Amino acid sequence: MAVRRNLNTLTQAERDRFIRAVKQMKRVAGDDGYDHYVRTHDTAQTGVGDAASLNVNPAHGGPAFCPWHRYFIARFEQSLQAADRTASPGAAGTLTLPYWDWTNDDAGSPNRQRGGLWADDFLGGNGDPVTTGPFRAGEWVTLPQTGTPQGRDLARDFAATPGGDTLPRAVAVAYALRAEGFDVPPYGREPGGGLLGVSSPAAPTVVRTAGGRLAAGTYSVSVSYITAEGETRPSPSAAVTVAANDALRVSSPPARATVTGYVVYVSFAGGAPDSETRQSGTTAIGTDTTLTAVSGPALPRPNMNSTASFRALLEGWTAGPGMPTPGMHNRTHVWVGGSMQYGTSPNDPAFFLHHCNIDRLWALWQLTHPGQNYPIAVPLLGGAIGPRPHGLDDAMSPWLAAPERITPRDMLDHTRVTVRGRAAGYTYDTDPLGLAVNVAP
Ligand SMILES: [Cu+2]
Repeated sequence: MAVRRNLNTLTQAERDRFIRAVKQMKRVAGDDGYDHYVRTHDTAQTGVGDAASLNVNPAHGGPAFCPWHRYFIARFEQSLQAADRTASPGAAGTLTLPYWDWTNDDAGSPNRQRGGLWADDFLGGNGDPVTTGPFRAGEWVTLPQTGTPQGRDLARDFAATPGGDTLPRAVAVAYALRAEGFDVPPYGREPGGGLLGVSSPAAPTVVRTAGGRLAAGTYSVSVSYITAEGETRPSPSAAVTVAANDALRVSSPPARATVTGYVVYVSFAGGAPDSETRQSGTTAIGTDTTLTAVSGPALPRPNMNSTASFRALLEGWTAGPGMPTPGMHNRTHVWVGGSMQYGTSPNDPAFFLHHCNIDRLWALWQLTHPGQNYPIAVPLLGGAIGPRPHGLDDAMSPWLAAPERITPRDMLDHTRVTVRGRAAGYTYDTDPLGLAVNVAP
C-alpha cells in the first residue's frame, strides 16, 4: 500500500519528481488538471448554492472538514500520479503526497523549515509575488478569486498576518490528539456561531433553597439548550454550596428563537469540568428548575463541546488552554499568507502538503480513538445522521452523484479509500503499527 511520508525524508530525486508532476498537472485540462482542484475548493468555500448542501460550506466548519479534504487530496494524488506517468516515464506513477509537519519549525527562524520546504528546488520562498523556485512569477499562474485583489502570481507573506505570526506548536498537536470526541453538535465553527445550532447559554444562576435531599457540599451546575437539531453545547458551570437537605433552584436561560427548552447538568464540584451528569429532563424556557436530589438515571453531559472537539481543534477554530487561536489548520493557512488565505488556497502547492499533514493527524487520532469515528449519537431532524450536508451518509458537494458520490462514511478508513473506482488507500509513516481504524461509527 502507498505510504505518504514526511517531506523531510524525500530524496533529491523524489523531490524533483514531485515538482515535475505538479507542474505537469498544471498543463492538464479537465478534472485531472491542477486548476480543477483550485476551483473545486474555492466553490466549496464561497458557497455551493446547491440544494443538497443547503448553501452550507460542505468542506469547512463541521465534521465533514476531515472527510471532504481526505477525498479532495486523495483525488488530487490520483491526478498527480497520472501526471507523474507523463512527466517521469518509467516511474510507474507511484508518487504519493508528502506531508509538511509544520511543528518541525525552527523557532528562531520559522521560514527555515526542516526538509527545505521553501527551498528553491522545492516550493520556493516567501514574497508577493514569489520570485524563487519552480512556482515563481512567470512560471506559475494562479486562478484569481472573485472579489479579491489577488494577482495572477503566487504570493506568500510568512508570519506577517495577525493570527498567523507563528506556526502551530507541537503542544497544540499533542493536545488535539488527546481530545475525546470527534465532533459534537452544534458543530459551530467558532464561539457564538454554528452551522445549524445556537451558541451555548451563559452560566446559570443557581440558588440554594430549603426542602431538598441534597448532601451538604459544593455542586457544579450547567445548563444546555435543546434545539430541533439536538442539544447544543453546555454552558460554563456555576458553583453553589448547600447545607444538608437543601435543594438547588436553577434559573432558566434566556429564550432563543430556535430553542425549545433546556436541561440541567450537575455534579459535585471538583470533578472533571466536563463530567457533569444530566439531572433534569427538558424544561421550558422561562421556567426555573428545582433539583431536590442528585441521583437517579443520569446522562453524562457531552464530554466535549464543539469548540473543543478534535475536529474543531484540528481545523483551528479553537486551541488548547493558553494556546493562540486560530489553531492548527487555520493558523498555518494564515501563517503562509498571500495566496493561502483565500478559497483558492490550493493555488499554492503548499496547500496539499499542509492538508496531507491535517489528514495524517486525523488518521492518527482515529487509530488511537476506536469507536469515536464520526458523530452519529446526535438527536437529529428527520432521523438523518449528522448536520446536513456534514452527515455521515450525506454526499459531499461537488461529489453528489454516482459514480462519484462520496460520503464521510466512505472516507473513514484511509487505508480503504477508493477514488473513481480505483483503490487509493494509503498509510502514513506515522501510523501506529498494528492498529486499524475501527470504521464502525
Ligand atoms: Cu479547505
